[in-house]
Amino acid sequence: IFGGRKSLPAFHPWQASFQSRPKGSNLNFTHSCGGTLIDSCWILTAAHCIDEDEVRVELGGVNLEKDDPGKQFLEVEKVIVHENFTETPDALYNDIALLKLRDGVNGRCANETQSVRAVCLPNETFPDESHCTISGYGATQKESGVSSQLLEAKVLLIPQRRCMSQNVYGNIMDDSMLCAGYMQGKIDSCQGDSGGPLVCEKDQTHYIYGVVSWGDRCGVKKKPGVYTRVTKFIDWINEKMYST
Ligand code: 4AZ
Repeated sequence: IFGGRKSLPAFHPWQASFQSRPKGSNLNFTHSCGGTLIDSCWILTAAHCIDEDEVRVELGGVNLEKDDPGKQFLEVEKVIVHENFTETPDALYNDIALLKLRDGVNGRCANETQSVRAVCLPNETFPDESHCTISGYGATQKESGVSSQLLEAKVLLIPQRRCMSQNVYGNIMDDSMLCAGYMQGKIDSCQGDSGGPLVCEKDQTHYIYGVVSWGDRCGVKKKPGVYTRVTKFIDWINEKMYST
């Protein structure tokens, strides 16, 4: 997160660290992407985060390098990438994936605690200029690579027509995406935040409104962050969750 601040335990109890290591290796798992807990057994993330590596999910922490009794590590039973995910040199389309977690004895996966809780799926659109929140372990303006500390920042939802204007992203944008951030730059998601949450709040309920997807670098003027538009994928998510 560019221009963010340190988060605290339980501020983003749905935040996941999606971790990977080469298949068959005994290397440590390292953070590769963010993710969002949307149900005890389901993580929403970005399709471009999925590769052939062995993966696991970390929940309930705010520092990747610190042991914490509140952390939960879960195995992934199944990966579901959107059928229409497309990667071009300029943009990512339908950049969404689901991770089904491996369940325990009681048919539950993640245990709900103070620091681990699922976020809601949105049932309506938020207005332009709404204040929403991004969080993640991605790159900051200072260090490259990932941040061991979970960071957060407030961003604004940017009108689609403004983001599709020729001096912003133009016609590479489609309705599977939304822009959030600031036209003046400085505050943004960045590499390593991908797959993680853009959350908007209404009546004290938090909704997963975007999945960190792509952008032209980070924190650059007229190049706000681009997020997968979760409201476009509600039927897809429900279909995958309730038929598997
Ligand atoms: C990335 O490389 C990336 N500023 C993620 C988010 C943004 C840019 C790049 C948005 O994963």
